[in-house]
Amino acid sequence: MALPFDNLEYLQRQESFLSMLKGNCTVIIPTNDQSVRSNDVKYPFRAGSYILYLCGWEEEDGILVASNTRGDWETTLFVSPRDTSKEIWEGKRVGVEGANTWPVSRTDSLENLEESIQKLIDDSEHTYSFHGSSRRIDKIITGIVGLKDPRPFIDTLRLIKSPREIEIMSEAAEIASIAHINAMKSAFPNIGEWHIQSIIESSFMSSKSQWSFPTIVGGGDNATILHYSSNDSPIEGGMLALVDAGCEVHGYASDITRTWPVNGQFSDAQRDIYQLVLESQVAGIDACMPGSDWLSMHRATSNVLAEGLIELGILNCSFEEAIGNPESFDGKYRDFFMHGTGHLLGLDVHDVGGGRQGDEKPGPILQPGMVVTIEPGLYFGSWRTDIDVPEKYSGIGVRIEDDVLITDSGPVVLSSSCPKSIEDIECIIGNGD
Ligand SMILES: [Mn+2]
Repeated sequence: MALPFDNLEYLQRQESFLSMLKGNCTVIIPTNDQSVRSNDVKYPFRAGSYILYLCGWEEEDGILVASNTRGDWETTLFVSPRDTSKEIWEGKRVGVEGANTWPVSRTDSLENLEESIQKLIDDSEHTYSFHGSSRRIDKIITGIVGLKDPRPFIDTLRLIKSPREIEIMSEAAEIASIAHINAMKSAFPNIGEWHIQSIIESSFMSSKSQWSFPTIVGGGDNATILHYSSNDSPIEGGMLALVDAGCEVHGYASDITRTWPVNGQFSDAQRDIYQLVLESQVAGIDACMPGSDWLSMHRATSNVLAEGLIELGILNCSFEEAIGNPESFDGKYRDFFMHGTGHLLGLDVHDVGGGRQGDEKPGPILQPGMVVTIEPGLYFGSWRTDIDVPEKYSGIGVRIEDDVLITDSGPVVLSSSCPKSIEDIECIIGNGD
C-alpha cells in the first residue's frame, strides 16, 4: 500500500519533532479508538491525526512509540497481528510483517505493547503521551508522575505545510469546490436541505473522498444557526441556502461555505448582505500576508462589516461603537457576526498550531505554508429576541468561506474554483443536467 508521502518526509517529521525533546524519553502516540454507533455497528474509523502525521498509519489499533533510552531514537509501530478468523469478518490487516514498509525502525505486535512500554518508561526520565484517544494508552499512562504532552511540539510542525501537503489540500479544496457547484446546479425552489447534503456528499464519495465534518445545509432562518445540523427542512423559493461543507483527502481537510438563493435570483435585501459579506471576505483574504499578526484577517473582515452595517442603516452608531474594542472586537456589529473570521486548516478541520481568528487566544504570526479559512458572515435570525433584527433583513444568514494558503508572494485561494460572485452564482443555480 502506498502512503501519501515519501518515507523520507515522515522520517524528517519524526526527526524534527524528536530533536526538540531533551534527555532520555519515551513518546507514545496512540491512534483513535473505534466508536460504537449501535450494538455491533461502529462509526467509520478515522485514525488519529498525530499518528497519521508522523508515520501514515491509517488502520485501527496502531500505537507509535519512540524512545532514545538506548542511544539513538528508535521508533516502534505496534499493530494488530494477522488473524485469519478475525480478518474473514473485519477485513485484511497489514500485520506486523506487512507494517515493516512503514517509516519506522521496527514493528511489533500490540500483544507485546504493555510489557515493552513499561520497560521503556522505567528507563526514561520523561514520558510523553496524551489522554483521551485510546483507552488502552490511558490506562498505561494514568499515574505517570510528570507525564508530558508531545502535541505542542508536533503542532509547530503541522502548522507549516510542505509542498506535498499543499498538493493534497489543493485536491481536497478542488473536490469540495466541485461538490458545491454540483449542489448549485441541481437546486430548485423547495429543495430539501437533506437533498443538497446528499448532492454534496455523493460528489465527495464519487471522488473517492469523504466529508471532513458533517455537511451543514441551512435554508432561510436555519442559516442563522451557526452549527445547524438537522438538515431536515425544505428551502422555499426566495430563500437562501447556506452550505458549509468540506472533504478529506489522505486525512487533510477542505472547508468551504457558499450561500445562494435556491431559485437562482438574489432579492435586493439578500444582495445587500451578500455583497457586504463578500467584500469583507475578500478583504480578509487580502490580509493573509506573511509577517502579519494573527488578528489582521479578523480586523480586515470586521472593519468592512462594521462600516457596511452602518451604511445599510442596520447600525445607527459610530464606526468606533460598531467595532468596539479594537483588540477584542466586542462592538455592536457582533450582534450580527458572532464567530471568528477563520481557523487553521490541515489534518484537522480546526487545525492545531494556534487560535481561531477572533478568539482571545493569540494566534501565530502568519507564515508561508500556513493554510487558514476566511469565513466572515452576517446573520439576521428572525427568531432572535435578544437583539433588534431589521425587518428588511429578517431571516437572512450569509457566510462565505474559502481555504487560503499563505505564500511569500501573498494569499493563494485553494478553493478558487468555487464561484462566489453574485453573477457567477446566479448563472449556475438550477442550470444542471
Ligand atoms: Mn470553517
